[in-house]
Amino acid sequence: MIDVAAAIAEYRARGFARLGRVLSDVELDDLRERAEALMLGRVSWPGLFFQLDATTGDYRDAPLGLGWQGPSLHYRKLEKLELDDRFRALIRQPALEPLVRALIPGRVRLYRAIVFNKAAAGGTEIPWHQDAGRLWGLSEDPEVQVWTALDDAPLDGGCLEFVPGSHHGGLASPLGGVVPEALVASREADAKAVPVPVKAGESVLLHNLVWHRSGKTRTGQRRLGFSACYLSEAVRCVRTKKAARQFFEVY
Ligand SMILES: O=C(O)CCC(=O)C(=O)O
Repeated sequence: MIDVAAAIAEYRARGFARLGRVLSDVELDDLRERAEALMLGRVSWPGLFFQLDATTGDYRDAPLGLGWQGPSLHYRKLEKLELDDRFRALIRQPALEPLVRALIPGRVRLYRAIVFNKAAAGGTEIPWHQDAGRLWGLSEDPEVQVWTALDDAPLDGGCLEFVPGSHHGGLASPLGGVVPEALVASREADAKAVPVPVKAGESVLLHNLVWHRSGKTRTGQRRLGFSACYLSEAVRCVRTKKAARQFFEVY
């Protein structure tokens, strides 16, 4: 059981909070098996998004817009996982529901559901960033994300790292996303980094504005993480280049 009040207090103060273990061994096995089956093309859903990892070790070199490129365990991202029954169940995981409902009153929608994969060979580093801003195409910045480890994410194995309290400073740039290098240096982000190693099945609550990053896995073990971003139904898609998105209804 998650201590909802304690988790929310810590999330408000620091921008992130450990939630403890939310998945059973059986659920974990089913999710890992499904992530592999999706990458290998054994299970497929129209509309699922795939991005292969960079071969250079630099995430900026990861190819964009190509989709599924054939069977490979080197996809960096799988997105739109609300299309998959097992991941849909994780989005609606009963252990997380009281927490999500406490943060978002009324109907809850999903902005995105993603698996981030760091393959056993290392994967790529994700630099300091925020998950909000103009890039997200929303009428308001979202604030609630839950990241769940599907494999162990130890200190040298691709765990998340945070700059505590950085969400209080708002957006680092109106566009959002990667924090500009000058700001990373002036705020001494690297010196303030707090790593949050977790075991498979544990979740972490994140404020979308908290600066976070993750390194490569250097353990020789793969690291799969699943992130769901929840929205209030009041938040609208304001993108103009394509039709406005209709968000998946969580509860
Ligand atoms: O899973 C990771 O390594 C990074 C996750 C992340 O940066 C995010 O959810 O925005």
